[in-house]
Parts: sequence; C-alpha cells; structure tokens
Amino acid sequence: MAAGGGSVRCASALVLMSILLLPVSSASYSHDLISTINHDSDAFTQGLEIQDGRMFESTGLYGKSQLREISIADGSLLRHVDLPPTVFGEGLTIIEDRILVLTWKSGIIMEFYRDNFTKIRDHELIGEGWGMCSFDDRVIVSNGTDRLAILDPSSLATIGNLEVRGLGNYVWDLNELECNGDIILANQWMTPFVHVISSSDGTLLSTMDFSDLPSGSSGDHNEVLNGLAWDKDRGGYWVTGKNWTKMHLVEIQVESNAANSITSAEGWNLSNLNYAEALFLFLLLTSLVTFIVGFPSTLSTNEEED
Ligand SMILES: [Ca+2]
Repeated sequence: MAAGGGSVRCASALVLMSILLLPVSSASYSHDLISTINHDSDAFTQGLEIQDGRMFESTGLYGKSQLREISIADGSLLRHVDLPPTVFGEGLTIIEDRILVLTWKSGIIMEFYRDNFTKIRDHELIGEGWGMCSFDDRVIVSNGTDRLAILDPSSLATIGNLEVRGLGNYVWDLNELECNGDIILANQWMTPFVHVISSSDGTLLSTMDFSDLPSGSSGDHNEVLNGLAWDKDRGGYWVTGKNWTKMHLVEIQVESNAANSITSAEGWNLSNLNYAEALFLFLLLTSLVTFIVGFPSTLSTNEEED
C-alpha cells in the first residue's frame, strides 16, 4: 500500500509539472501603423492578397463585383475585370499563376489567370463563400460560421475542416482570411476584430482590435474591415475595408511570451526565460513537488498511528 501511494503521489507531481509546462496560447498582439495609402472608396472590398509584390483585390455586390490589381505604391487601380452581374464576389486567393475568387451564394469558385485575368473555369462550392486564403498544400474557406473548410489546391475538393475554438471563447461570422506561416488571420464580420488562429488545429490564439485604424467616411454600416494581406517585402499586413478611403500597413507585435512576430504564435517558450525567471520556476516546481510528495506522507503516517 505504501509503495502504491508513493507512485500515485509521484504521478500526481509529474502531472502537475506537465500542466505547468504546457505551452500557454494566451499571447496578445498589438499593431503599429507603418504607412497609409489611398483605397478606392467605390471598392466594396471582399478579399485582399499579395503575391510577388503585387496586390490583388476582389470586390462584391451584384452588378459591381470585380477582380482587381492594385498598386502597392499608391493604391491606384492598375487593371480589373468585371465578374458576371449574377454573382456577388467574395474573398480571393492566389495559387501559383491562378487566382481563385469566391462567390457568396452562387455555389462556385471562379478561377482566373493571374497575369491577364482570363477566366479559366468555375469550380463547385458547397454552401456559402465568405473569405479565402491558401497555403502551399491547401486552401482555406470561411462561410460566416466558426468553421473553416480545407480544400485541395488543385481539385478544390473539400478535404477537411477546422473548428475554431480556444481560450473559452466562441467566435462566429469568420470572414476575410489571410494565411501566413502557421497561422490564419480571420476578420469577424461587421467588427474591427481579427482573430489569430492556429492553422494546424483551429485553436484561437488571440484577437486583435483594429478599431483605431481610420476606415470609411460615409458612415454606412457596411463600411467594415474586410481586407487583410501579408506583405512579405514590408514585413507587415495591409488592412482595409469595404469602401474605405485608405489602406493601412501595420506591423504586428506579440505583447507577451517573448515572441516578436505574429508568425511565432507559439505561446510560452522555456528557451525565452531569463536566469531569474528560470530560477523562480525551478524553486516553484521544487516546492510544489516537495509539498505533494511530503505532505500526504505525513498524513498517511498519522493515519497509520491512529
Ligand atoms: Ca486576404
């Protein structure tokens, strides 16, 4: 019995230590405004993405939806193609030399050649399309819920889903997306909030508030944040919205857990502890283990004496 009790206490100590050493995914993020350029206030922005230093935008509304290329230097429109008036354009993403444009309720994803905007084909889309981004091996699609669909980048067949959960929070209305490194940024529709999501398991890592960024000027309730694009060359994200008059380049900083890049949203990393923190952690763990192993032994001895 005594040997068994000791094993239980040791196991409890190990479990406690494991819990203490689990990565913490409660990092918070801040942003610094780096620069601002103009944005076409007639553009009902639905998607934004950059590839090879070129910025592409998709816009919405029936009869006004377009695929556009925009100058990163000054925000001017370089070229565009109108989408059919029967579709409501949504998010876009770029796969090599092809651009995919989502539609809201038409059940299709349109595919264009990037360099001449020539239409290639339509792909079937199950359900509504809201936002889209891509990694090398998969395309991510939002549909206004808390669930992201994972598509094969070649066939665009659905190959999985990500249910976004974490930190006890429930998120919904996931809309414009941006894939970068090991995270997915997802704007929550009709809000200035952008969620930071683990691309591997859908864990909600943090939520950023961009309400300080100047937006549209008309006061229309639809003038909401809806454009996110990672700019590798400038090391920041371009942020704009539906009918906004400006686009903003922001640099993201992790405010806690010693990481300094939004692509390093791994939470607490022991390698980042300084000497004092490491000593404190060692003493804390030693005290806890001593308490767990030693205190019940005293009780057990007393019980036996009784
Ligand atoms: Ca995007």
